[in-house]
Amino acid sequence: FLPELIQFLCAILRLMVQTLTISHFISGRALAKTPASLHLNQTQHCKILEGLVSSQVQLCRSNLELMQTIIQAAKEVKKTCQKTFADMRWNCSSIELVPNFSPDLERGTREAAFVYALSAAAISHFIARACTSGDLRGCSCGPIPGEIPGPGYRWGGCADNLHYGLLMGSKFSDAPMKMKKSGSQANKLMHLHNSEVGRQVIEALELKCKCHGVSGSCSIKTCWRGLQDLKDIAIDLKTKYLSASKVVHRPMGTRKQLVPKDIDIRPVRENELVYLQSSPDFCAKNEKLGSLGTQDRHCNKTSIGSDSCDLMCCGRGYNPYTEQLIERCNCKYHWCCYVTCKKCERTVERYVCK
Ligand SMILES: *[C@@H]1O[C@H](CO)[C@@H](O)[C@H](O)[C@H]1NC(C)=O
Ligand SMILES: *[C@@H]1O[C@H](CO)[C@@H](O)[C@H](O)[C@H]1NC(C)=O
Ligand SMILES: CC(=O)N[C@H]1CO[C@H](CO)[C@@H](O)[C@@H]1O
Repeated sequence: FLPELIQFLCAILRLMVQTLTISHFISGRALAKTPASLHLNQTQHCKILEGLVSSQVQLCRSNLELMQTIIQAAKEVKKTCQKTFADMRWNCSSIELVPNFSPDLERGTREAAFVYALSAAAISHFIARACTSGDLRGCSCGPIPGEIPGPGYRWGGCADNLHYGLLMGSKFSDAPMKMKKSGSQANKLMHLHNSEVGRQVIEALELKCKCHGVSGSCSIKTCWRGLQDLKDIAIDLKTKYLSASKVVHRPMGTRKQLVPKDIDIRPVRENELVYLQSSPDFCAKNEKLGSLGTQDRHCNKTSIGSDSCDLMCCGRGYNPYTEQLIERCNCKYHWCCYVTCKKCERTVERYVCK
């Protein structure tokens, strides 16, 4: 996850605890104050937060309320990234170590590009959704679409507040990269670009509808524009990850910009992920490069994709082992109304990379 952002969040959480402890001393009351009461005093909290530049203090003041939402987004990024890459040699396990970054995410690699894009997408996504569910004071449902609804439905429901999500999300996600002191210029440009790509992907809203009328007859149907699930967004971004462009930081016109390394006639496209450093093949363990290797990883003998034993095990071969599965079987329907099943054992062969 974004290193600076996480550090910023940790600092705020630490501060909340500290302040609770202080107020405990002052008031002599138990520490068990609800965090909600802290929100009232956010101005003071942000002021004494150590090591923040002024823009961050401002951000903290106006956004402390969003913290809970952002922390949820961070958790979801972790889960979603690992699920999306479960069938790949690089399986996003290094995200567990954040805020300590392993080299696969710290260097400007393709993997870092994906994680930044997904993080930015998730933060905006969660904020937009939090507006809809009424968790945030600063926003509510998105506007009703301007165009005439299609046949058979009318606009209604509560649209996800994409606009607010993008606005506040980019403020949060991009703030560390816009600071002078953090990291190299090339890395900052890369992260900013990929974060923007991530947010662009969530802009593709889908039509979501609800039926009304007698016992679900759907005589009245209301629809609204809603965000896709984060897992679908992650799949989209994985496709972009697979076709990401390698870029270099070099003068273009009056400023230094990121330009594609091999085809340097065109600027970077707005919808492609970019990276600065090539990744290892992740076959062998190499801590310096942040590769865990694929030894002992599961592989699929019949698959022809990235989880096939050939690809996953990098040609080293694999070891079979057997697993007993217990399943429901021979199910019978009884009048009326229940089902009974037997338990059957089945042996399946599984494979792990040598
Ligand atoms: C990801 O790969 C590493 C290294 O092979 C392995 O230790 C870890 O269990 C894997 N994680 C998941 C969620 O499969
Ligand atoms: C292995 O891959 C095949 C083909 O893609 C798929 O049908 C099957 O479910 C996979 N098996 C496991 C255990 O994931
Ligand atoms: C609005 C509010 O609760 N303000 C309180 C913030 O904390 C100071 C002491 O730290 C109180 O005096 C304020 O009443």
